[in-house]
Amino acid sequence: MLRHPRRLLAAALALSAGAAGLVLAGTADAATTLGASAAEKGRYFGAAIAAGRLGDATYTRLLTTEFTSVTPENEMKWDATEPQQGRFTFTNGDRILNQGLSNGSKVRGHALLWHAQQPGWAQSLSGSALRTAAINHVTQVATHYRGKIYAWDVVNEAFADGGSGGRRDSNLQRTGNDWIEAAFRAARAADPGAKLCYNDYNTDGINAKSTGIYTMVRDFKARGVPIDCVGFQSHLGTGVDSTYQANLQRFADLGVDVQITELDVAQGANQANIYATVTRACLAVARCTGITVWGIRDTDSWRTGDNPLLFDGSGNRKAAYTSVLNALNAGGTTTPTSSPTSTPTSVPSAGCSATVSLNSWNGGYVATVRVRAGSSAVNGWTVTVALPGGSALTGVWSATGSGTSGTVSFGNVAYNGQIPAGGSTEFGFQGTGSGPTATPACRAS
Ligand code: 9MR
Repeated sequence: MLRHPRRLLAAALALSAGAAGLVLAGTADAATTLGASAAEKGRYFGAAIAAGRLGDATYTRLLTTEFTSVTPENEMKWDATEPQQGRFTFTNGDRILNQGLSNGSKVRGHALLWHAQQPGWAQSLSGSALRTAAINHVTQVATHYRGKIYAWDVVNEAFADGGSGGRRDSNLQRTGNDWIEAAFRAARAADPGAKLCYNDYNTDGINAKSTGIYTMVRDFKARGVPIDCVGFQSHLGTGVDSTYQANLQRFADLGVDVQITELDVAQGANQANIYATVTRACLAVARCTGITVWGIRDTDSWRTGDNPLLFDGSGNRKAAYTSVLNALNAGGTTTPTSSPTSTPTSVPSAGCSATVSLNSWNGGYVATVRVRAGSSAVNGWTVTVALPGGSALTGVWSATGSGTSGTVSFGNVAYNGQIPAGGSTEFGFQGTGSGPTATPACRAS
């Protein structure tokens, strides 16, 4: 039951990186896993995973060796997390979270509000009772996972298919057109460190639906509604729209990150090529921060019979896998920049280096810092950041902080002090005023 148009690949995409960004040369020693190769390009490579499959040894081997981000396929949805109104169950969501964090991966939260997979009690609500319940849901779930989630799909699939470019009818939409911005504001208040995304399908090119979303994002940015990223699900058939990359770029140009969030491609003669085309498009857009495939093996996929993933049912690498890895390893890409104030990645030598990317709004900011080991492994690190005058630190995650204004220092916590040679980890902090603009200093202990 695919809901996207199947178009043949009309022409190869022009892959010149039009956006500003550092052009990196290819490396002589090509990385041998998806995650490591994407990391060399400053991006993550993730998979949607299911708690029920974590006992499968082949599955977890592939998960922990190949992927650097996880998305719960169903475990953080409304029906899973709030089966009865006001009673929250996070057991399976936490299993996915802990699986990801213990592997040093990012965790994408999916999804706070959606017209589908609502618990029965929510389906039967309407009007202000539903609005209040929905915003409470966003607040409670985002608060539970506060500081742990890299990016939340705050709202999923709220736009209609077809040519209208308008909203999908749903019980949530009938509470008022402002339900989406209310959800984003509640999510920001509950977890200021998470990137907040809008996520949808059939947006894999410039079309009426993606333009409707583009118009909403532009309006949100103009009015200061907190939105940081747009997810392009990319459930693809036997072709990919020739405007795929241009579409990502036009969203990035609005000042949001873009992410490929649910990639899978029908098995067929074009499968490997389409995977490579999508991968290259992400690498060519500086603000495309990562790619997630919607499952690991073909037998794990929601698209029964389509064999749309990178590993076959036995866990063997398919041609599509090789094609993605080769595309990731190919030289020449733009370094992702999460905001115009991001500092370029420095070439690591021995010791460590750190880069910061900012999400800023009027009066505050959230900073995400990536700490990279150089040519030797790091066993403990300290990062020093100069805050501008008037800026005060209000929170830190995945690090210990010292000082709240002027020059502040951050040290590793127990689980992220050891970084293998060439590897990296992340921590973050938030504050009032303006965020730091200078490159932080990093010292390995
Ligand atoms: O892969 C998910 C499948 O296990 C569920 O049964 C289904 C229920 O709607 O949702 C699937 O995931 C969807 C995702 O949450 C949102 N985008 C479309 C995905 C595929 O249907």
